[in-house]
Amino acid sequence: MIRVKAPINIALIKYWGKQETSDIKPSTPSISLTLDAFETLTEITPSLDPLSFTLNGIPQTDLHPLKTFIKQFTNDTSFKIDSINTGPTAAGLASSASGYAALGLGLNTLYPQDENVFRQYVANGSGSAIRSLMGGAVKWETDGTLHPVPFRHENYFMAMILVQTTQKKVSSRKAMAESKKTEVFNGFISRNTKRSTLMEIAMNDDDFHEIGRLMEESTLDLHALPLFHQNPFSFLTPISLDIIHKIRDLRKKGLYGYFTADAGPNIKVLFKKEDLKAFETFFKTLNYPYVVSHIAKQGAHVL
Ligand code: 2P0
Repeated sequence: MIRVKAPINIALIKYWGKQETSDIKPSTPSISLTLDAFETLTEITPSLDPLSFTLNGIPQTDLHPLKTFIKQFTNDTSFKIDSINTGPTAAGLASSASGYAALGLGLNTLYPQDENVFRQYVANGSGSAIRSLMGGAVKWETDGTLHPVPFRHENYFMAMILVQTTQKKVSSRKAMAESKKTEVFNGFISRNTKRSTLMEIAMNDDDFHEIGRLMEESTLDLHALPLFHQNPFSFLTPISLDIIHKIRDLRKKGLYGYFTADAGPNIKVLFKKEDLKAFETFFKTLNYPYVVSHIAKQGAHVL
């Protein structure tokens, strides 16, 4: 039996859109922070019975995506797989990232692959999962490679304000495909690619305000895309927007935090450790559950 643990990650420069390749390769580089607030713990036990999979103790019935994922490593899919997500599942809180990172590392421990092949297999499960294989700050390039970005992560916290923890309505995969059909998509890719280069420099320089500016721009650029879809929608709700405005108002008062959001309405805030008390006071006024996370030093690992 193999036991593995994988943390979530939150992108500062967002991944959105895939190249037209059979392996998942992103249309834009992305840069994330690995967070230890939520994680997936997965046990893989080779079995004589057909594949079974429980998530938080609940047997899952649609095993097709899981089978396709396993078959990258081995044709024999007879495993008993049990996963626990310590965070809300499928609420835009990167549970598929930690989930596929854990599963991939477990399978790779049983069926070792070349490092780059293994990483690609993980990305094929869920693009953002590849970034959970490393701790700290991580960049995923459009050629599929992964590398650490120098960053003084010990100076920062990222908080997650959980305005909604139920299942999201639109899958990222479907939404990305729709975004690619819009006339504004190419502009997003070219701006976001430039931002990824600037973000590496800003992180190297520990330039917090530039990091925050680039993160917010990438976030807003991504969140505009679904409004251009043939069936338009927004991942952000009026509550998300209200929190975004409040974070900007705090900056006018001299308290510096920067927001981001993913495929759901929850808002994440990057801020300096020295401002923890002030941010906790602010988060409490919002009346939603929140979690403050360190940046994780370690990515997915075998227990
Ligand atoms: C990210 N997101 O960089 C972006 C920002 C959501 C918003 O990666 O289709 O689950 O499995 O490759 O990785 C969410 O999409 O999508 C995502 P697939 P994934 O974190």
